[in-house]
Order: sequence, then structure tokens, then C-alpha cells
Amino acid sequence: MRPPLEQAFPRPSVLGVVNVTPDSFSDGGLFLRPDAAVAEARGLVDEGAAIVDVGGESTRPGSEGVTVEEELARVEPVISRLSDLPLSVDTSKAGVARRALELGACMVNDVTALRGDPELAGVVADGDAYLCLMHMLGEPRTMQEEPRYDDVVSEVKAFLEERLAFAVDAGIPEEHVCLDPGIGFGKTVAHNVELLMRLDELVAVGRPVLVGASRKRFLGRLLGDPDALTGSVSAGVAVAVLAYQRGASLFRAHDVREHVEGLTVAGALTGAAT
Ligand code: HH2
Repeated sequence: MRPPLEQAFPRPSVLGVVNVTPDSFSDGGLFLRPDAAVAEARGLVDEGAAIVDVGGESTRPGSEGVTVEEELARVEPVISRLSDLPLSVDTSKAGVARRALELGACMVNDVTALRGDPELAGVVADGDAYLCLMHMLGEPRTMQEEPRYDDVVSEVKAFLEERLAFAVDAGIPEEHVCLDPGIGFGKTVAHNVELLMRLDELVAVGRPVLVGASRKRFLGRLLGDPDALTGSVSAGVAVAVLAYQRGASLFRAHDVREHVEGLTVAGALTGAAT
């Protein structure tokens, strides 16, 4: 059995992103060739990523899904050449997760929090894998059409607690799971800000919290562009540092070096590192 997730990935740990897709919102098409994706993943580890998250399906607002065959055709040639690295597979499909775990991945990052494929929980349990459960309101195709909550933080918290209990019931050890508020997944700018300001309430659930704010459009909108579709690196690092101070453990980021540097200095200034 694997050690607890917090032992394998002590806070702060950066999860580097490699999207093997033609249409991801910030790096779509850049790493569709296996050679390019493999080189990017190795580069991210050199920059200090504790683990690399490989995805073959975009979940950007408005996106349509892809078939299991298409997703596998994208990620399999990449993951099979990275078996020496700590890898996470960003998928909601049991077939993709099963193959990725066979090829050596150690984590499944499921943006549907085990609601997308009824077989995924069993694959994670049987594969003794780590699991990220993320909150999303609705589905990528429609999630940004007027998302509404009475209290976004308590609703996200209740959802994550319920999905954690579901995972544990399915045989996944609690200490293998981390939780993610799902920044930008069915949330307005105000919802994202509220979740980040009150992150301590999610940390209080007792499992490591992962935050994925990197390059997201709410950053560009906070910087004053109401039509922004992405956000800047420095804005993403600012969010990561504040989320770290509020108790987050894992940071999903495309620009790994900048995140590692920001978090290392933040750790030194809060006494966690020297
Ligand atoms: N965000 C994206 C994808 N997967 N997983 C978790 N756990 N948390 C996130 O915030 C998250 C995620 C979206 O970013 P990206 O992968 O860059 O884009 P796309 O979905 O367009 O491929």
C-alpha cells in the first residue's frame, strides 16, 4: 500500500500540467505530439514539479468530450515513455485510468469526482492509486452559463465531503485522496475569489487541498479584461502563494519554475522552510 498522499507529496508540492490535446485553453496543440509532451513533462520535473498531470481531454468551458479511444491514443504514447516519473492522469474514464496505472501512473485526477464513470472508483481502489476529487457544477459544455450558489464555500465543502465518503466506501483509503474546489468549473469570478479567501474551511475537512488556478480566465478578469480567456503567470503565482498560506498543499500549474520559486519563498517567510 502506498504511503499517505501528504507523505508522498508534502506541502507545498507542484503538480505540473501537460495537456496532450489540440484544444486546451492555454496550451492546446503545443504537446499533441508525444515527443513534445514527453520533453515538456521531463522539463517540468527538472523545474521542480513533484508530479506531472497528463491529460488527453480538454475541460475548458464549452468543450465537448472525447471518446475513450481518442483519449487513450493521446495519452498512452506519452505515459508509456515516462514510467520513471511520478505521474497523474487527468481523466474521468475508467479505461484511460486503468491503462495509465498499468503504465506506472500513481494518481488519478478526476474532475467529475467519481461521478463520470461508475467503474472509475474500482480502478483507483484496485490500482492502489492516489485520487484527486474536484468540485464542478454542471459539465464543461455548459458550466459557465450563470452558475449559482447560496453559499459557494459550504456547498463545495459538502460536495467534497460526500464524494470523499463515496470514495472511501468504494475501497479507496481516505489517506490516498486530495480535494480540489475546482477553480473555474461552474464558478463566476466572485465564486472563485470567495473559495480562495475561505480556503481554510475546505482545509478543515482534513484532507490535502489541491488548487488549480494556473492561467485561468478569472485571473485575467481580475486584472481588468472582462473578456480574458486566460490569466498571467504572475497572477497565478499570487493565488498559489495565498492559497498556500491558507492551508493548500498541492498546486496544479503549467509554469512550474515560477510556482516553485514563489512557494519556496513563501514557505521561508512563514517559517516552513529556510
Ligand atoms: N483544471 C483544469 C483541468 N484539470 N484538475 C484539477 N484537479 N483541478 C483543476 O483546477 C483543473 C484540473 C483545466 O486546466 P487545463 O488542463 O490547463 O485546461 P483544459 O481543461 O482546457 O485542458
